Amino acid sequence: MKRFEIAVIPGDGIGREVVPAGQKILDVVGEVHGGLRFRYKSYPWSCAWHLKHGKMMPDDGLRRLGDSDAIFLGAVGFPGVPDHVSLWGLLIPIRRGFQQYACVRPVKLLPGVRSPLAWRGPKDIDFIVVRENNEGEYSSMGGRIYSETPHEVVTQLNLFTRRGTERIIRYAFELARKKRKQKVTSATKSNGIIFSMPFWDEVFWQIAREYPGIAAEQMHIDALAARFVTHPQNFGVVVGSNLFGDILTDLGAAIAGSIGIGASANLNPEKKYPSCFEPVHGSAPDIVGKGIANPLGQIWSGALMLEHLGFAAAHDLVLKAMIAVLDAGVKTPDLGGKARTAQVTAAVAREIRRLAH
Ligand code: GGG
Repeated sequence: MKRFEIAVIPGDGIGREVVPAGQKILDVVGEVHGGLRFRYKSYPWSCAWHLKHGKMMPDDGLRRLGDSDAIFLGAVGFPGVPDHVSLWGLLIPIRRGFQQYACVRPVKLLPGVRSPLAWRGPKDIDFIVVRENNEGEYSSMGGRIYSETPHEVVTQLNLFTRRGTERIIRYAFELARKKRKQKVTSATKSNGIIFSMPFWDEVFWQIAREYPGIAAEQMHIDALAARFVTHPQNFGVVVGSNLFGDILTDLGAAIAGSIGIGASANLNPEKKYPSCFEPVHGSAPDIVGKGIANPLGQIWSGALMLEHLGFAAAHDLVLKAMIAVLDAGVKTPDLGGKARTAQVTAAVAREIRRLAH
């Protein structure tokens, strides 16, 4: 029996509704597998916790999470705590403290889901975005002086290190090789951003030379965003900086039907620290408590966790079950259906049991 300790952070808003759904599916997978069990340790760290304690997590939060095999997270951010406070108080310390420098987000139109792009089917939208997750535009370097005067000055420094840039671009090429993708596309903006982005391009082409069997191209982020809409079939792996990757993956989830489905893995590829699995979506305050949040982004993130822990067949089983459920029309309102979170979750669980027998 293989046992895994999972640190669970439901976080805010619909995170608290979809994380239990994801756990339920992990347990069903464990049950049908027979040799796989999860033990969960749940942490209430969130904006609500911040309102009581004045911080997003305790000072020894990372130490507590560090013993786990993986972190299963819902959503972070809620009105009442400024977004930069919640992000920098919880998600960013986890991503950086545990060197989760590769954020992997599949953009895949699942059969049974309709893309908002006319005439596009599952064969047209099937690529992976690799987002640099530890540096770039998400930096705490900069400052503000002469606040609230007409002379106010604000600076924000982007941080690109050779080590960080090389490792994420190499990761993208390695992933393309592993997943049999033909091409890696680099998101850049080296016409307007004249130090960091020409450096990014230089490193990209240097690493691309190490992979002669994989096509390489670079595209300015504005044109690339447009190509996601007009030519999604042209992409295999897309690699981008922290901010570009963040923006592209909301767009990617949208063209694949709904941000409610988008899944994400914050990986420490060396497995020295736990990796963190969370849906692309946030806390969605507008639908909290209605029971209609789409659990599939969380469930798919759980599948990515299974793959990372060495259970690729279990990942495939979950995806197959999700596709069967979508194909049968069991969908939450974001996908045009009427099903509730609990109904979709129960249908995926049933399908996993059926497929496993
Ligand atoms: N589950 C994703 C989530 O809660 N995201 C909140 C957020 O603000 N994310 C920004 C980011 O991923 O950089």
